[in-house]
This record gives sequence, C-alpha cells and structure tokens, in this order.
Amino acid sequence: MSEKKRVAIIGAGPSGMAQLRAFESAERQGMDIPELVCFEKQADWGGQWNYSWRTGLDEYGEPVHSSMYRNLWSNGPKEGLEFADYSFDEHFGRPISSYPPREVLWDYIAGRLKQSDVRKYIRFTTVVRLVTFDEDTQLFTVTSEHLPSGETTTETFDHVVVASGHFSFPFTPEVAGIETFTGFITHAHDFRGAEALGGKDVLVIGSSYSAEDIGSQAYKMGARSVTASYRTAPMGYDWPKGFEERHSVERFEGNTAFFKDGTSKHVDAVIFCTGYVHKYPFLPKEFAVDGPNTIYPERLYRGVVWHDNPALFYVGAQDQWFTFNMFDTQAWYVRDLILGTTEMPSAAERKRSMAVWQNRYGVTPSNAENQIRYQADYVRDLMEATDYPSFDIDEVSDIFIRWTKDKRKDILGYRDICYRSVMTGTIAATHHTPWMEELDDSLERYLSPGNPSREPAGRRG
Ligand code: FAD
Ligand code: NA7
Repeated sequence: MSEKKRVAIIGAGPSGMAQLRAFESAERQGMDIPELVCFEKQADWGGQWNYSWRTGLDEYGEPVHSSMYRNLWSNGPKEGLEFADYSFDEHFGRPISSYPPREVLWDYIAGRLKQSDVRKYIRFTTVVRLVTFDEDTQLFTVTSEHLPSGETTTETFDHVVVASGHFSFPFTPEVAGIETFTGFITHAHDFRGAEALGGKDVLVIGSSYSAEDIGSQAYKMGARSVTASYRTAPMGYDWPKGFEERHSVERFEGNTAFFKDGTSKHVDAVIFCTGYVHKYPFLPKEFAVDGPNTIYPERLYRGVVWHDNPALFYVGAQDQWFTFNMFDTQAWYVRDLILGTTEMPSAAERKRSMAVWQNRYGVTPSNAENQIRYQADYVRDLMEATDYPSFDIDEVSDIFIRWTKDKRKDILGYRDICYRSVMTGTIAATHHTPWMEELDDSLERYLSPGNPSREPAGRRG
C-alpha cells in the first residue's frame, strides 16, 4: 500500500487548477508530492470559464455550474489577474488587450497547465457527492459519482481541498406580485446572452457586477430601455440615455414594476442579478462555509484553512477583487501546509490571526480602494509565506484602483483602455474593435487582425 498522503481536490476551475500547479511546481523542484485526485463534474477544466449553453440541469441532471454568458469580456483588467509564473506574453507571444473575452482567458488558464501533465490527476464528469471525516482514523471519506456511467466510488484521503466555487447557486429573492408578470424572468446564473433583449424594456435587479454587465449587454444589444434597481446604493455610473437606476423594485402588477421611490415602469424582461449563496451540497454542515459573499469568510484561517478541522482547505472561497494570482498564493500556502514544509499553527494561533483579520475587515471602509488594499495585504501575506514568485502587489492594487476610476469616467468604454503588466512591463495592445461594437467574442476573432470592412456591429435599434 502506498505510503503517500492522498489529497482530494474538489473542482478543476481556476482554484483547483492553481492547486494542481502548486503541487507540480514543488515536484519540479524535486519534492515528493502526495497522490492527487482532482474531481471535476464538468467534462473539461476552467470552472466558470468553461461556457455552457445549458441552464438549469445538465445532460446528467446535475445543476449547471457556469454562470457565464456569450459576449462576456473580463470585467477587470487582465493585468490584475495575471499569473506570476506564466505571463500573457508567454502564452500569446504578443501583447493583447487588457480586457479579453471569456474564451481567451479560458485559453490562458489552460495554457499554463498544458505545459505539464497534471491533467492526468483530474477525473472529469465525476461529481463529489459526500465528504465525511473519521475522528479515529483522521481520514476523509469521499464518495463520488462518475456521471456517464452512474458508478459511485468511495475512497479515503488525508486532505480535502474544496475548490468548487461560490458563484453557481443563485440567490433569488421574492418580489410581491411577480407571479403576475408575463414577460421573461431569469437569474444572472441562467443568463446566456442579451441578443433576445433587443427592443425590450429590461429590468435588472441588483447593483453589483452582474447588474452592471448584464445591463450593459442589454443596452449593447439594443434594448429599448434598461432599468437597474438597487437595494442599498446605486452604481452611480454616467449611464447613456435609455439606461437608468431606480431604488428597489417593491412589487409587480402584471408587467408594471413599482419602485420604492413611488415610480412605476412597464418592463418586458426581469433579470435577477442578486448574487449567489455559498452551497457545498457534498459537505456536512460543520465543514461548510456559509454566510455572505465576503472578502474574509468566517472560520477560514488565512482564508484557506478550515478552523475546526485543519486537514480541510478551501481555495477561492472569498469575494474577489484579486482572482487567479490570489488563488495561486492560496494554493501554494495550502500545498506547503500539506507537505509539512510550513508548520500548521496551533488552534489558538489560528483563532488569534482570524480575529485580527476580521477586526481589521470590520473597520475597513466599504469603498473600492480600501477593499482592494485589504485584499492585496491578504495576498501579500500568503505570498511572503510561500515561494510563489513575488510580484509588486501594490502596483497591481494601483491598476485595480485606476480601473474603478476609468469605469467612473466611461462605463461603456473602459474595456478599450490599456494597462501595463506588472509581471512583464508589457503595455497591452489596443483591440482591433471597440468593445461596444464587437459582437464576436471568439478566440479566433479576438486574435485575428480584425476586419474593418465588415458590417459595423455596435448598438442596434
Ligand atoms: P469556479 O470557476 O466556479 O470552478 C469550480 C469548479 O468546481 C467547476 O469546474 C465545477 O464544475 C467544479 N465543481 C463544483 N462542485 C463540484 C462537485 N461537487 N464535484 C466535482 N466538481 C465540482 N473573475 C475575474 O477575474 N474576471 C472576470 O471578468 C470574472 N467574471 C466573472 C463573471 C461571472 C458571471 C462569474 C460568475 C464570475 C466571474 N469571475 C471573474 C470570478 C470567477 O469566480 C473566478 O474568475 C474563478 O472562476 C473562480 O474559480 P474557482 O475555481 O474558485 O471556481
Ligand atoms: P454580488 O457581487 O454578490 O452582488 C449581489 C447584488 O445583489 C448586490 O448588488 C446586492 O445588493 C443585490 N441584492 C442581494 N439581495 C438583494 C435583494 N433581496 N433585493 C435586491 N437586491 C439584492 O453578485 P454578482 O452576481 O453581481 O457578482 C458575483 C460574481 O459574478 C462576481 O465575481 C462577478 O465578477 C461576476 P446590496 O448592495 O447587497 O444591497
């Protein structure tokens, strides 16, 4: 029987892929790594970035994971998420723009792992059904199902890394009278494209990333009007004519929405952009992160170690300004704890550390700049604890802060702006077609020289 530790990684999205990369990096340095099994319920890697046209349940009756849609272009500059050990220059061989579309980022994430043979660790179309922990043996039992065959497997592991994401189970609040609405209703999770919204009066409920981007997509595809209804505060961008923000929608009477400010409006389509819930159907309650989508979830030491059972880890469980390079620093730290090259702090020390970060978070102003700096300090802490290639995290924060200002200046044009890579110093290339006019989000079109003579796209209607 193997003496090696066994590690289960649940999910092969960017977080699970970062975990595989972290182990592979240790192996390249001559270290002996544990036996890895990465369970991925989809047929390919990339998590959210692996687009599916399906909604609701997939071909196996499983909840569809990805919430991404056609024409989704990065909502933050790629210079903020670039891997420190695999640059965009290395992948594409030439400068590309700062806001690539989904397929281009998917290609980039995959490109890093294609340099190695870590795909062999992934069991695709295999969903984890249950994880339990035996106090006597100190082992986890993981039950998984191979979806095409229906065969279930039960095996034990020394560690479990939960990398299953938390933007897949939609939160949809009740709105009085909505059952009398006869138009199109969906949640951002099931939204796959705005083409059918041309000529329609569209209501997006929410005031965060999804409301902003799905509202913009609807506008881009020629919606007659877009109304964004906020609960706490409006997004406050300088929206174009035909795009407005109103306070909470309180009720519907048929296809008329009534807002908190006493106004009402006819709408044809309602898209709930009301966020997601933490849901880990394979975990017993005592192991599952819950609560709001926050930068520092409770009970996760350094954002990754489950306080009550430090053999259980999470990667990517927090709300995200930083994404891919943050997942990397988390994965590198988790790897070192599993390998034992970094000592697991005592329960008391973990508790003390969580209290320090939580208290600091509690007094951090909610504006973007402070939240970005807070998360940057968190990433820096992990980077300094590991051999993840060091990069200037303050410069990355400056890019994010500049991005928030650029959005204020031009919410429908910010994706045409170019930034400088912190990793390579490369200045991004201007994309051949302005974002508002580009209706083809394919990798092929993106990397092509463009075709200025083609029919101008742009806002229809
Ligand atoms: P996910 O990408 O969600 O991957 C989790 C993986 O776990 C999936 O492959 C899933 O199939 C698998 N899985 C889940 N449950 C099981 C199970 N029980 N058994 C086996 N496998 C399982 N970030 C950016 O940096 N820039 C952006 O522009 C951006 N846009 C976004 C747009 C949308 C609509 C959404 C929802 C998110 C966006 N994000 C963006 C954030 C995104 O969450 C991260 O970029 C990243 O995908 C998170 O990676 P992850 O691996 O933690 O989770
Ligand atoms: P977020 O960022 O979690 O935002 C959820 C939004 O939904 C936020 O504006 C909330 O308003 C709003 N919300 C939540 N509950 C309600 C109710 N009951 N009524 C009205 N509005 C509500 O989710 P997103 O989908 O925008 O973004 C998640 C990820 O997807 C992110 O990584 C993106 O890159 C893409 P609040 O401000 O709390 O009042």
